[in-house]
Amino acid sequence: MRSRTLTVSAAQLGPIPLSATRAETLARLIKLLEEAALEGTQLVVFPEAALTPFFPHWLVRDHDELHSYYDKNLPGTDTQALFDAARELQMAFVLGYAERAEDNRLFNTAVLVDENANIIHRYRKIHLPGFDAVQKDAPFQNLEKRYFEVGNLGFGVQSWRKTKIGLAICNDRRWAETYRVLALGGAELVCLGYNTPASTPHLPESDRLVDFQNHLSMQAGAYQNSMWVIGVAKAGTEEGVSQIGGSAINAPSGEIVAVARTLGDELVTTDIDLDMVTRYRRDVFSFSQHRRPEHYRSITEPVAR
Ligand code: CDT
Repeated sequence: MRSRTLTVSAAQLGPIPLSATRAETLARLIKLLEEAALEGTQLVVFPEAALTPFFPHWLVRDHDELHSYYDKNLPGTDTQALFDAARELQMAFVLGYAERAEDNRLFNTAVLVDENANIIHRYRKIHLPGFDAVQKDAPFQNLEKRYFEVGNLGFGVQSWRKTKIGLAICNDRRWAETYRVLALGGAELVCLGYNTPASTPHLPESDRLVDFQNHLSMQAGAYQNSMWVIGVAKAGTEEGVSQIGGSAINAPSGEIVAVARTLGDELVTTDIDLDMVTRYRRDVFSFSQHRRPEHYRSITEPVAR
């Protein structure tokens, strides 16, 4: 019997249409929680912006409409049912949402909620892709820089049960720094959600590689930092924008051990052995024995001998 095993689920969502009420969206999330409970899951990870359509994909002209996408109080009247269901099922979860902070600043945020429905960790997205200004002639927008500030909480690590968890959000997964900073903080498990278009208007040559690059980023992050990485999509065609699925649970070996097969609501569950992190960190990726930060510098001119 392994000493540190957790059962975890990636709760992929299909598209959330603009016409969906919050109650309808919450019902989908709660259904996935209930399915996960039947599978013995202890931690469910939902995608980025799991409560709303991914509104940075278009220009929202109406002030009231725009501000309806952000949640200020979590749990609030619109989200309490999710927290109640999770407490009832004794299930921890990670939830991505558009946050209006206490001081009214706007962030793309994820929270870790423990099995008693307490928010025990908060992360605000640091790597915001896209633009501040509307891109004319683009088939869809990516206005994250317009709608969110860069996260101001750094990459924190939170102890939970037998492990330490770090959060990241979507574009963060493409940056080596995300995983390395979290690993240096002691994270053994990184949970992240994403909304990733199946095409990149300004880099069409990468369109055939979108699924590959999604998995490549997470597998490399997991392997090079000896950590588990749970990546969860909001998939399918949402308000005309086609998004990839491929939600995946990635091991410290760099292998994908479980992956979504659809572009809809789908639960991907597996047991993860946290001692695998320890074994890899004792050997090939022992930071204390083999990492050489004192030698890491850029050299732009040849060094004179
Ligand atoms: N939501 C988000 O961060 N999406 C970006 C789109 C960038 S296109 C390469 C992502 O990295 O998936």
